[in-house]
Amino acid sequence: MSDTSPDDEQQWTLNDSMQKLATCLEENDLSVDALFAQIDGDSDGSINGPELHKGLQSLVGESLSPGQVSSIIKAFDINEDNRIDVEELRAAFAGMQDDSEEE
Ligand SMILES: [Ca+2]
Ligand SMILES: [Ca+2]
Repeated sequence: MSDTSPDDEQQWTLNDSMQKLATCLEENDLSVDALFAQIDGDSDGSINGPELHKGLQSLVGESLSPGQVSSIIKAFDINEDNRIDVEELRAAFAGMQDDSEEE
């Protein structure tokens, strides 16, 4: 399997990965904080590109390209320091839950 073709990148959507992460939270009964702690490999309170890449790979089994990783960071990153802190991760999930409320 060659999953490094440019086609993959076009079909990938940010929403997709968000959904997978959200599902992973539910299935493992994890809080956003616990998820953050798992992804933040060096526990410095922020998630950088390599940590996100590794985290997504181990949590949802998805291996993203550097471009995909940086689109996720850009989408979550509120204060534009190119890292995701726990507040930003919470905000991302809170926004997503609002969006998909269908009751
Ligand atoms: Ca870190
Ligand atoms: Ca940030």
